[in-house]
Amino acid sequence: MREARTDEGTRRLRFVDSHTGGEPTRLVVDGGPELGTGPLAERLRLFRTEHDRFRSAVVNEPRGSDVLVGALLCQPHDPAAAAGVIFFNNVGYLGMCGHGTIGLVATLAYLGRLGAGRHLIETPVGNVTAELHADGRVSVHNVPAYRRLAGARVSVEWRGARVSVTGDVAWGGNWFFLVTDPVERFGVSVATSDLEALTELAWRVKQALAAAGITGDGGAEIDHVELFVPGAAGADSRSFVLCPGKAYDRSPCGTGTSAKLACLAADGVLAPGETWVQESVIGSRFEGRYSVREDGAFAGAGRQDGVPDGASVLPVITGRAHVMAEGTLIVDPADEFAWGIS
Ligand code: PYC
Repeated sequence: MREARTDEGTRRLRFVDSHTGGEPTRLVVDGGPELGTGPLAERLRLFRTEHDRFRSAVVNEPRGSDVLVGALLCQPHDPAAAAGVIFFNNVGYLGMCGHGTIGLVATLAYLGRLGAGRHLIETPVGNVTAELHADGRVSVHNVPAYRRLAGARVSVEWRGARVSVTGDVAWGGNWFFLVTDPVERFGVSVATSDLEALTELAWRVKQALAAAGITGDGGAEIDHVELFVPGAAGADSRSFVLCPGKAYDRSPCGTGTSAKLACLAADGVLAPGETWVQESVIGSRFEGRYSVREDGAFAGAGRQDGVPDGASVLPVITGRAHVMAEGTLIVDPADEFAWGIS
């Protein structure tokens, strides 16, 4: 992908916006930074270290907002893949993004670049397969997910008292802390009426995890926090998911649902192939299920004794995205906020 320039140095980036269960994805289809043709992890490194202003220009104000997730469409490294993609947000980069991958596939279908069927997609944290169904739904066969740590505990200042918060650390393409305490303990409910309180509580948990040195593998920051209540009317669970830049996910979060599936598998409460319906705080839904690796140790449908912590499951997340806008971002060098307010 080449950076498009006019004589005056104005840059033009072609984009398509979609939303997946209410969570927006802005896919840059042309005019993004020149990142070469290497593996996606290497291209992410270049994006972050040498072209970060593109991230800010695409998703930050005044063009974007904290809730917008950006995606850069890349030529795949492997010619067998349909696309490569790097996801980003208001503060940085995502390893994988479930709602964004569903948005990517819906957008590529809208552009006539792919049809129904299975498509290999490269991301910085590994390849995923996305299946576009005839009815427009998309199933994402995500990177392997696993629970790293069960029952981790941090202490936060909350409404004038010190309270402990217990949860699991799991990987689903990003690092998550899944609070296992009933949210009523904190005097909140997973509802749009409580968004401010949920955001504040989850933010404090994220900060407390960092302060306590509780991390993902290799010291990776746990930058997403999830709170759950039992679901209603056909949903197994409703969740609030706080993203790294303090915006909450309007969708049920594909990587967060993958992390949840890994924990359910580890607890032995969801068998391989069983469907889990995850609802977001605004009421949109993903269906999730998992299989186990066929390399021996955890294979076999119907096992109820739990996948051991650290052992990964293969999550599949199904949802639907809608294309809602397309256009050109203009980065005018005479504009002091051309590269976004960051
Ligand atoms: O769907 O995986 C996801 C996601 C991550 C951050 C926002 N959405």
